[in-house]
Amino acid sequence: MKKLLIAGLGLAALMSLQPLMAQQTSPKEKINLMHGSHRAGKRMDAAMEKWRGYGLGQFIHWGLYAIPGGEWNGKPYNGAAEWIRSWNGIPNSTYDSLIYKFNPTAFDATSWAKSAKQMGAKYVTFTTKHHDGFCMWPSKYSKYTVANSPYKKDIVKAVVDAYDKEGIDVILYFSVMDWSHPDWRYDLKTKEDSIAFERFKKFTRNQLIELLTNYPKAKGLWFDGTWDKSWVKQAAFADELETEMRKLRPGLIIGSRFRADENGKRHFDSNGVLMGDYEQGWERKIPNTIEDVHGNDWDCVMTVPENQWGYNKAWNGHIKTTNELLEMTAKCVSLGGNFVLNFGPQGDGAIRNEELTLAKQIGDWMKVNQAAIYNCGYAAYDKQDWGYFTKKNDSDQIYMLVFNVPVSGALRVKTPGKTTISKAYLLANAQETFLPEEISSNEYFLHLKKKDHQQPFVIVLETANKQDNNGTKYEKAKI
Ligand code: FHN
Repeated sequence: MKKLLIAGLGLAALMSLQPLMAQQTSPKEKINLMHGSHRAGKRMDAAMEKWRGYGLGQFIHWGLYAIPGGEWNGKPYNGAAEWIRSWNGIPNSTYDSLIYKFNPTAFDATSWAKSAKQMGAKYVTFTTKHHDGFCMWPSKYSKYTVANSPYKKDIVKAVVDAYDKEGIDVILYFSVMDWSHPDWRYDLKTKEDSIAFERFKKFTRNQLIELLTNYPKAKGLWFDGTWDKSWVKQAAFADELETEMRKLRPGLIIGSRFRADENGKRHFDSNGVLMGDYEQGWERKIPNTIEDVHGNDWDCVMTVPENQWGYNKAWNGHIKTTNELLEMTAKCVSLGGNFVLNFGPQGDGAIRNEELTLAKQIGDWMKVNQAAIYNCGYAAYDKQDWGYFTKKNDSDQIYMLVFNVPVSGALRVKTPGKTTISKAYLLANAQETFLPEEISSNEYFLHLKKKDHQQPFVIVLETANKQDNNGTKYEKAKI
């Protein structure tokens, strides 16, 4: 009886291990996909290498929603200002008639671009059309465009030209979801829905080809509004359109939000492979570890207030500080991503003073410390509480971006593998050097002379390979 029980328990234990053993011996089978990802691993061409090195970018949400600026008839709208058309309190036709009020006399693309350049942005993502459907370019496929506003002029062209002149690459934001188009559907429930949506697909294709043709300097497309069932069901169409756009503009950069695979999987296909050139899932959040980004390129888009992208007069809630935004930039770059900071210009086209001040302060810091941001990425050094490590993409140069100085002024550095520190100095002043105190194998303290830093700062580490003098200085612990 006892024996039987033991045998039974043994069998049960073995059975409980079975799923684990099965997982270990047979890796998940690859699903054959017609419209999944077209590439495994990162894109390594020059356009994408450049994108990878941007470090810092600017996002601009600008459209008709900037006129009400988050309130209607004196009443504040609780959602994101650019979503105000979706508010029950406003009839769609009333919102759409804002087109007749769109005359941004203070709009000056050159001054926007100069401020972005001063901030240190290497690319800008600009809303050509947000969910309301209003086109910031004179699209020949719609009447709801800037051409029919009192302003008349092509805003996308002004932005592309001005930023290009400042050496800032332009990415065109495009919302597939279009609230004002009669053929847009959230889902396709009836035959009529499907017929209408076929027209909508054609319209979308025409607008995208028009944008790529009109603005050949733009380097990529940033898609939004692609989560509804109607679009998720268009795997074959969207795949074909992506191929067409890439053929028209070799080197074009498209993120993971454009299309779903035939099983409706977005961002990552049914095999878990990234769709598009970089992951676009990091909206107002930043990964915590390098494992979170699965070896992919990615960027993080961030608002200054909470969830407000378009201009909101109120400027309420948690408004981020310059140092908070710099720390976010450092964290993104340390995990191999770009940080893209959003601006929401006013209805008259001017950028609000609070944002201009932030841009200026970020730029002042970037001027001194940009070497630790541009063309930098993951350093593979253990994260320490004082801040972040970055590494120059094409060299062994390591940067320590220090945000929290410990009371002792001692910054811990654990070097990987056989790496030693040969030299450490302040990026802002190479004369200010630090003698690393080696506290154990691959572990050092850098002692700061000054402990009351008001601003985050950067220390450069030059490293060398450890001499393998017949064994290391420290014996490995034996267990
Ligand atoms: O709904 C939009 C939102 O208004 C804003 O444009 C952001 C920017 O990433 N994207 C959508 C939400 O994911």
